[in-house]
Amino acid sequence: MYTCLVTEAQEAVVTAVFGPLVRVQLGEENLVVPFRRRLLWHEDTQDRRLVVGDRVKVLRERGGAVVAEVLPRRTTLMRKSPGEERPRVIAANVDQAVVVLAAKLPEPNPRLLDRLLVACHHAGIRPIVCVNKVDQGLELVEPWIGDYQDAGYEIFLTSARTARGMGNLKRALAGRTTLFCGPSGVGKSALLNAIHPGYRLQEGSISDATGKGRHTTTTAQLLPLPGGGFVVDTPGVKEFGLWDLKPEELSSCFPELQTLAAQCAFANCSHDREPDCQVRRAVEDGKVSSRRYASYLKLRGELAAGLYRS
Ligand SMILES: Nc1nc2c(ncn2[C@@H]2O[C@H](COP(=O)(O)OP(=O)(O)OP(=O)(O)O)[C@@H](O)[C@H]2O)c(=O)[nH]1
Ligand SMILES: [Mg+2]
Ligand SMILES: [Zn+2]
Repeated sequence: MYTCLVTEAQEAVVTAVFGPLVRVQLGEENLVVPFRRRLLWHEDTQDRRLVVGDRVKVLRERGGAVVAEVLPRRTTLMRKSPGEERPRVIAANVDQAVVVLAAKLPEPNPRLLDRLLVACHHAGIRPIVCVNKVDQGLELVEPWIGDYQDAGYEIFLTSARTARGMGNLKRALAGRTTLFCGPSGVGKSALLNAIHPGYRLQEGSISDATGKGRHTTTTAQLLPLPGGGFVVDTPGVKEFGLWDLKPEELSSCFPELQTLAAQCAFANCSHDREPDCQVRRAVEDGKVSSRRYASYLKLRGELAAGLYRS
């Protein structure tokens, strides 16, 4: 009998990144391993850093295991931070994202919500809206949350504290890879702990003075869901710069504008001042939220000015 001496690469998924080391799930095993300096990438990516959700090939060598290859990414969620030169990939191969905001504290910010939703659409990730902490009252979100329902988004109203809405949220995650994102302190980690107490994710406190979260989660983690699927807990975001999005692509990232935009007189209509613009008409007729339209125009202005490209 010959023993096989050829080391065979095994496929694994990256569940956390710690500088030069990554944690991978390989079958039932969790390993913390280094990656090769000259990693083999199977596609051209702007940001050649491993992220959670990356599917990789791990080689078992005599000295231990090492990540040798990165498989093509099905989806790539990217953001640009104000102080950073290059965009950063947040996670790979995510199917859907739950964009979390708090009903009252920290104060919900629909503009940031719009940015996060656009980033998901652009990345080909299905966005879901989750208003958490509904035990604090819904007065602040009531004036505008209906805009998102009208636009066709699925909306969950939850409380990680009272467990309201948790069953529905849990069902939406089954069998899929779902990223939780949103500002710090809205309860992303608390929701995940409520879904599966075994995660034991650290939860923060809200500063009484500012009502802001404190960035308790510091690094993204991919966690297996009991029963199949994965969730990703991410650190809170204050701002979210859109990257690699052309101004003319923006209307396709607003579901309520997409079909209307195709019916405008000019194929390259910016839906601002052009004549015979179906988008503006729908806004004037009250069929599309003027707040969402204003948000579209503001983002379009920023993209056209290249604010998130330099
Ligand atoms: N009242 C109330 N408090 C909640 C609820 N969910 C979470 N919290 C509290 O909100 C605080 C922040 O929760 P976290 O889960 O740490 O928030 P996070 O979004 O993960 O924040 P970062 O990790 O900093 O991005 C904690 O004190 C939680 O106990 C809720 O449904 N109702
Ligand atoms: Mg957290
Ligand atoms: Zn138009």
